[in-house]
Order: sequence, then C-alpha cells, then structure tokens
Amino acid sequence: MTALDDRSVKPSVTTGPISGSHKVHRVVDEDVRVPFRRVELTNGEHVDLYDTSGPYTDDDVAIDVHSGLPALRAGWVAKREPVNGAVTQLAYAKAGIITPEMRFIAAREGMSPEVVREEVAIGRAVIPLNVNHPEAEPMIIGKKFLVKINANIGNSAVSSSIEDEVEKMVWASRWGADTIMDLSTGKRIHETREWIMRNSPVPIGTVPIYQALEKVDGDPAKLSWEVYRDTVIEQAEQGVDYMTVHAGVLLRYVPLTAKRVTGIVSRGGSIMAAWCLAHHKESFLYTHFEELCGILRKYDVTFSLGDGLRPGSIADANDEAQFAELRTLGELTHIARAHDVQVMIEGPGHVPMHKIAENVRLEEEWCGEAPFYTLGPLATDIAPGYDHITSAIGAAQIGWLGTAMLCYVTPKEHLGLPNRDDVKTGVITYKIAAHSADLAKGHPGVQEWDDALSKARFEFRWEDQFNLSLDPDTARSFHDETLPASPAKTAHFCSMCGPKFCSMKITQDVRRYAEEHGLSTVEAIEAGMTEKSHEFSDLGNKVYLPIVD
Ligand code: IRN
Ligand code: FE2
Repeated sequence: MTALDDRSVKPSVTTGPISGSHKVHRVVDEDVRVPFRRVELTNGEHVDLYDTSGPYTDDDVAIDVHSGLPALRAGWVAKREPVNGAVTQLAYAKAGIITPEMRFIAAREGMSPEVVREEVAIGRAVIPLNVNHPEAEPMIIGKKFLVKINANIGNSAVSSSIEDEVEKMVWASRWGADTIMDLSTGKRIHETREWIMRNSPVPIGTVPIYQALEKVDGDPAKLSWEVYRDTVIEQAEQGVDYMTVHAGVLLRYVPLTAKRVTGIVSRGGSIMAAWCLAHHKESFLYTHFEELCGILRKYDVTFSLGDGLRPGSIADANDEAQFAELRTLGELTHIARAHDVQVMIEGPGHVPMHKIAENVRLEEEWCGEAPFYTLGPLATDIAPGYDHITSAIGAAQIGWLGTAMLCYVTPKEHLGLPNRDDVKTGVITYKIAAHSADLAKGHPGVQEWDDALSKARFEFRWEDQFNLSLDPDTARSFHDETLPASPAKTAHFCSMCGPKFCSMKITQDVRRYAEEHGLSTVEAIEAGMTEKSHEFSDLGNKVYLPIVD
C-alpha cells in the first residue's frame, strides 16, 4: 500500500480556474504543451500569463488526489540516455543536448531553447526536476529568466495535518508559487511528502536534515553521515527536486557567530553547528560532499546550498560568519558542477537596503554565478506581523540585482506556522516583488501585463482590471464593498474620489473636449482654462457664490 491508498486521509483541494481566466496550452511539438492562464478582456483582446497552477485550474477538471497528477514527463525521462554516466540537465546541457524540459521552458519563458541550454551548461540557471517527479511542469531558475518565488509549507510537531499541507501546496501554486518547499518536521513526514510529491505541479524542495533529526529523536549529537545519507536517498527516491544542504557551516565558523545579536537563526545551520561542537569534528555534510554529489546526480536532484549562517537581524548582516560560509559554498559549487550536479545558493535573511548589493556581488563572484535564492531579505526588524512586507522590500531589490528566486515570507514569520490565508498573502506579496524586479530588469514582454491593466483602469473596464490583477477575488471584493451594484462595474469613477474628483475621468473629459474642438490636449487644457476663467469673471470673480435655487 502506498501513502495515497490511505483512505483515512481526505485532502480537499481547490480546483477550477482563477476567476476571469481560463487555461490554454501553447503546443510546441507533439511532446510539449505549455500551459498559460488566459485573461479574456471585454474589448476583445486577451493577455496570457505564466501559469504555475497545474491541472487544478483546467476548465473541466477531474482531480483525484488519491491517484496523483498525470506523469507528464514520464515518457521523456524514460527515453534519456546517460551522457558521461549522468542523466542530469547539466550533463545534457554541457553535451550540447536540448532536452524536452528545455524546450518546454523556452516556450514558457519566451526564450530560445539554445539560451536555456547555454545558461544551464554554464551553471547560471538550474532546472530542478528529479527523474522521479514526472508530475512536475518544467521550470527554470536563473537570472536571465523570470524571477521565481518559493513558498514554504509543512507541518510542525505542534500544528497541521496532511490534508492541510496538501491544500496549502495546491493553494500556493494556484496563486503563483514556482516551487514549494515541504519543511515538515512533525509526524508522518514521509507520508505527508508522498502526498505532496504526487500531487504537485511544481518542483518540491526539502531540507533532509530535518527528517534525519527526527530519526534520531531530535538530538543533533546523534546524527551521522549514514542516517543523513539514507534520508537523502529516501527523499530522492520519492522525487524531491531540490535539497537544502547546509554544507558550508564549518566547525571553525561557529565561533564567528558568538558575538552576534541573534546568533544562528537557520534551523539546519544550528543543527549542524550543534553536531560539529558536540563531536568537535568537521561537518559530515562537508567531508562527505562528493559522495552526496554522487547520490544527487543519479536522480538529478539540484543542490540548494543552505545559508546556515545567514544573518537573523539587521545588526548581523554581512558579517564575517555569513561571508565565510558563502566562500565555502562557492568552493562546493565547483565540486558539484564537476559531478554534473546542478547548484543554487541560498542567501539571507535580514539585510538593510544599503547592504543588499554586496550580497549579490560576492555570491556571483565566489559561486560562479550559480542562481541565488534568498529569503527576503527583511529590510528592517521592527514589524513582526508584517514581515511579508519588510521582506518584500528587500526581495524586490535583490531580485532586481540578479537574484533568481525569492523565498517568500508570510505575515506569520517569527510568530507561528502560516495558515492557508497567510500562504496566499505571502505568495501574492512575493509575486509583486518578483514582477517588480522583472520590470526593472527590462525582461522582454513583462510590461505588457502592467500596460494591459493600466489601460483597463483608465478606460474604466473594471472587470478587466479585476481579472488582470494578481488577486482578482480581493480586487473585486474591495470594489464591491462600496459599489456592489453591477452598473458600478462600468461606471467612470470609483468610491475613492467619487464622480466629481476622479482624475482619470477628468483627463478623459479633457481629451474628449480636445477632440470635439479639434485641439491637441495641451491646447485643450488652455482653451478649457480660458473658458473657465471667463465663467469665473462673468460671475463676479467670487470664490464663494451665493446659493441660488
Ligand atoms: C532560502 C534562502 N535562505 C534560506 N532559505 C529557506 O529557508 C530554505 O530554502 C528553507 O526553505 C528555509 C529554512 O532554512 P533553514 O532555517 O533550515 O536554513
Ligand atoms: Fe528572521
């Protein structure tokens, strides 16, 4: 019996299109059909948006979570022939081979397959897809491509169930999460992950040291390379696409954190630091790194080299401990690449805005431009309850500077396990940061979405404005709060300024006046002003006029 046969587990997941849009597929060839979310506009135009939601948002969707999603890539994986003994995207890319995954990604990103191959070959991009996760739709993480976002889910010892976590996975990808990390540390870790893997349309990441720690009853000193290795194999067999490995937390770096305001805040980092100190030995993740490469290579699992010494406060940003670890991650990147294993690098954390750029510069220099994947960073520490915002400020900037994936932070950060609503808030907040970064980078075609929305707004096509927004449901419901009647959805004003003070309406009136009088807009404004000023003097140049009935 597999985990999914367990009928006592009854996940109920959200299905059906996001309001105001429907799924379309761009057919590249007989193998490759790339999904997009199409928003049909009331003026007859449409906008196609990048779509991470998988089959859950198909029109006539019939999802059975007990059987899992269709194995989209099974045929591609089956046809793979090893090159240099490896079946990884990196090995193929280096050998000049364009895989079906690369073709899929090219169509999804609007880039040429050759650019995709090149970026993977030089290690500046990764395609995190385990051969055992055929349900996932191919995606790429790299600075030349759209900035991606990751959503963390997972239960803890005190909170949440398998059902909740499966729905959070579906819910997060519905709103735009490009990858999901299952950080479960509570009960039934293996089963929870099986449910998530088999039903996830996006790549799944994990931190194997968390499960390894569960296996030794939560005592870091009892960890060993063998327990860890077996956990990695167990998870790789299940199909985990990328794994956080805190291999840069070296014994000699631990004292560098002694004077920090917040010490070691990374869970994985603190577990490894505890092990190193307990045994007074170098980290087994570091000493067995090549062996680990051998395991990841077999499944094409991507390394996400963990920032176990990331700063957990503004005071600790960019300190010696953080950059010592980063240097080691650079060393490990080159080892992994030599094994044809894909690598990305995790980054901070808490960093004030003026210290953000240095993080990107050093990561690129030391880690051979491996995709950077950062947690925010939070630009200030003072707003618990709003850390999706403090971190999105840093995330937008670091994304603009070249970070390839942003790990979301929810409003519950530092306070508790996020629920479904927090997951959506985190995802939408990070889509804003990522898209803002894409705009600033001048990524081709990205601005079309903004332009379409702004045109709809200016032309009072309210329905189009709602439907084009990242979160149509919220946009519509906010409008409904004050103007619920359907005529309001075509009215040339909203309740913010009312009919008389709407700047957009006034602009349109000016333009109409110009057209009717055969004037340019500038002339129209002048003519309109003169007309108004005559009116004013005709009435006796009085600002306050007597009321006349
Ligand atoms: C991302 C960048 N830096 C850290 N992260 C994420 O933080 C990482 O991918 C994982 O999802 C989460 C927890 O990591 P620690 O606290 O074990 O380092
Ligand atoms: Fe924090």
